[in-house]
Amino acid sequence: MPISNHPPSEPDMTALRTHAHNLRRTMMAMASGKGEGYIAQGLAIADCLAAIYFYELRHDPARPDWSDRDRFLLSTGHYSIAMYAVLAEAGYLAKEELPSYGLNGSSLPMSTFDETVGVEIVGGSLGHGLGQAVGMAVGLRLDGSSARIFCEFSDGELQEGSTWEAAMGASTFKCDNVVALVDCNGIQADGPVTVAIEPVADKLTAFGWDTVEINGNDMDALVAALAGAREKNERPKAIVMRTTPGFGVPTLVSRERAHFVRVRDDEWDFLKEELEKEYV
Ligand SMILES: Cc1ncc(C[n+]2csc(CCOP(=O)(O)OP(=O)(O)O)c2C)c(N)n1
Ligand SMILES: [Mg+2]
Repeated sequence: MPISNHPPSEPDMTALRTHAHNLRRTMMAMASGKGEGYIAQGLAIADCLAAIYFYELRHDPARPDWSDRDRFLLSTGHYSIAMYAVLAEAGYLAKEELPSYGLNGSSLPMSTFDETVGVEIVGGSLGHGLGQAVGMAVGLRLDGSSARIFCEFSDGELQEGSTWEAAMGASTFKCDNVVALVDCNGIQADGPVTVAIEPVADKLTAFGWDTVEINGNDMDALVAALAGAREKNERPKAIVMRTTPGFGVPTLVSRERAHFVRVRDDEWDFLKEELEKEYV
């Protein structure tokens, strides 16, 4: 069934929460199959992806190349586990393909590649998502398209100059068709983000963006922020999301190092039970 929420209907909050939970379940199955993965980031971004794909994005899984589709760009290619989970939930990918995640020859590589159906850009080399989003936004507007570009990127990428150049470009070119989804999860590879990126929201505002800051694991806040980002006022929009790595699985939340998680085979069942207990 095509998923096209435009003009957006009243959000079905129960359905959105169910989708987010389904994404977490799917990701746990994928990560446990491999025994490891970027599961903490995936669990943290699940609410955002559910809100995007099942509420805000104008898209149609039956026509992945539809020229007027809204684009969702995942800049953090290493969050691929979350991308594949939502593409399967929305009907772009067959669920049977998911266990091949990260295997040699799989169409679902550990870092996203634009040959996978529904994946718009190549991930992996961080700091390039927002620049591509701005380029697409300008190009689509020149083509007369009403498509909008939703670009996820991370706090780690806020340490890269290319992200700030793109942020300036978006306001210079009056890209109110760009919505940045900034995943501030507080970590980058080996530990906390080290460069002084804060205050992120104030900085983006100073760069000419309309900015809100929310708890990125609060579905009500996500839906409200996305609705607020529809304003056509020539200013790009940013939603600064504070997310909790491992959200939904307390043992993973409590892990000191969450960037890349390896779990013993016999521990996965316990973690999966935790996920089900947390979901009410
Ligand atoms: C340009 C570039 N530099 C370094 C890396 C290696 N790298 C992969 S993930 C990562 C962490 C970046 O921080 P963030 O995106 O916030 O990731 P998180 O730890 O929150 O998943 C790094 C440095 C990369 N992929 N690209
Ligand atoms: Mg981070």
